[in-house]
Amino acid sequence: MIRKWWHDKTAYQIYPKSFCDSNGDGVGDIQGIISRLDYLKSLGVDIIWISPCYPSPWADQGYDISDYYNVDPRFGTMDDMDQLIREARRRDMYILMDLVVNHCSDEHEWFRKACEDPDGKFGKYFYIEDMDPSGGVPCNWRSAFGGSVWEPLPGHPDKCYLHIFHKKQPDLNWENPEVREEVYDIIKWWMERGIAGFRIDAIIDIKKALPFRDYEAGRDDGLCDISAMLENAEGIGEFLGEMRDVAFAPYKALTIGEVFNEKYDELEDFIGENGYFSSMFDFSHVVEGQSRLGCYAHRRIGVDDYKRCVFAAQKRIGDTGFFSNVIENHDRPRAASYYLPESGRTEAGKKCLALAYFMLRGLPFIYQGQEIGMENTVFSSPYEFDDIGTIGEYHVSIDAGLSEEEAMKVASLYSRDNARTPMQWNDGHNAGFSEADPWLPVNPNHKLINANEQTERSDSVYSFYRQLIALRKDPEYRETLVWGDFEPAYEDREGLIAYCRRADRNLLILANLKSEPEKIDIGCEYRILLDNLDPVITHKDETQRSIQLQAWQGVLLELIHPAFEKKHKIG
Ligand code: TEU
Repeated sequence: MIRKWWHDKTAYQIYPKSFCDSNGDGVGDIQGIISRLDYLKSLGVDIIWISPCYPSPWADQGYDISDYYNVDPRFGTMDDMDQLIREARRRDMYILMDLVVNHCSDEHEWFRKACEDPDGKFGKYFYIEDMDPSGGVPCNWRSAFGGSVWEPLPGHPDKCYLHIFHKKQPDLNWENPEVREEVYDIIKWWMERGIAGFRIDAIIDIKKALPFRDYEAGRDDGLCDISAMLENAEGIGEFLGEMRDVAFAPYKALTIGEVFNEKYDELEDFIGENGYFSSMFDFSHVVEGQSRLGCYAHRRIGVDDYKRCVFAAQKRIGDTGFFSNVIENHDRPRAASYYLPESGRTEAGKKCLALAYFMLRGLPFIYQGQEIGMENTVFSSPYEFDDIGTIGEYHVSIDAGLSEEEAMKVASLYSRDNARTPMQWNDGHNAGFSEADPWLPVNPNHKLINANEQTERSDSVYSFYRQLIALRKDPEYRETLVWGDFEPAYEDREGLIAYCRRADRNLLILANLKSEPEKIDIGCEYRILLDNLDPVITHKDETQRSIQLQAWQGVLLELIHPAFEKKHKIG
């Protein structure tokens, strides 16, 4: 595989509304991000993906864009953005913008003009269809946030438009070459400003299975999950290949696709040598356990499911490309709260989980606050939810017959708001995020969990992330940890995530993610490079050939037996 400049880097996702508020209005902003670049640099971050900060009515927190060529005044100005790009570059850091082009906002001028004249140029930018006289819509697809994907077109009660997400997020019609040109112009315009590339939102949804038709209903509402349609959509490659050739390739853009539901044999097309994108997230564990009935019917997955999913993904990708590895983002609960049982929701548990995913082959992403061990927040009533997705899921649970208490429990566990509470900078007023009341309340646990405290302590979660990043970049181990083969080890042991990374070194990652100890026969001598329970360990040699892992202990070992063969099978 051809090596790329970004392979040995570490990426970090910023959710701008909740990162750092510089002007005291309760909402994070670009100057706030600039003020924390040194914090990120010191952690070891190279690439920063910023969730949407374009002008937006914020129906879906910025994933509904009303102007692609500006930033929202609540985040700052284009001068601030240019300054951010410059300041990042000065620190050898790279900015990725979020490219949200499956849909725009219903307040975008394209949609306004489409409503004025549905048969004109801009009407063709969207999927606008006639309703039949009885109000029937073209098909029974369900939108991601609940209800039909079809909504009456404002001002035209006989017509409707398609929205896979919220009704304020009308889908752009990618079949129209003029729409695609608009998208490419946006990409070029931002690349010209000096960003390194994009994270690409909901991109699999751009290709619809046409003509519109019904699929088997999945719930009592008579509607089908959108994935039923996506399974039948063919030919997305024509759009994505064109976008790569026309817009990304000339700028050598770094592109990370948010890809769900790709077909199994399409991986190479997506992120192989001449793939549509540089990389895409491995979401195998995100979709695991999900039910089309709604969150209430999801199976909460544990460490062993997580292992099975990511190991399968690692084997599937092999040397074909480079996945982007995540355990958190703005659409997910906090990983510590989701994957770790109560007993493991400690600093040891969080570090152990960090080790388990961070050394997988691929580009590691950290979501803001993950590096200090932030957890889910507490909701006491449905009125406290801000996210449209969570509110929708709460009602789905109620409609399915759950009590209010049960529905609250489900919504609280999965709520996207969990990841969106303000970054916890210190133990003071509003966790140091803002002088004003934040747009979403801070997690009460900021007294204990905050960046100030974390950065001061050498045995903190933050310090452990720092070590992980540094080790992956260490010239001694980089070859192996970045490009080395991935090989599962001790696969049948429960609660243990273990794998080898092999190239010029033989490294073994052992993450004992459970409350019981685990004894492991290594079969050769080793030295400990990293230990989550003992932060001061540096290259400690062990002469034993086995290791007794404590509960929630994670270690990274270098196997040093002179006779050790590269292909020696561990476990
Ligand atoms: O998410 C899109 C998306 O595909 C997920 O909601 C996905 O359907 C689900 O997690 C599968 O389990 C992106 C953004 O990340 C999200 O914040 C936006 O709400 C959405 O697109 C619409 O822009």
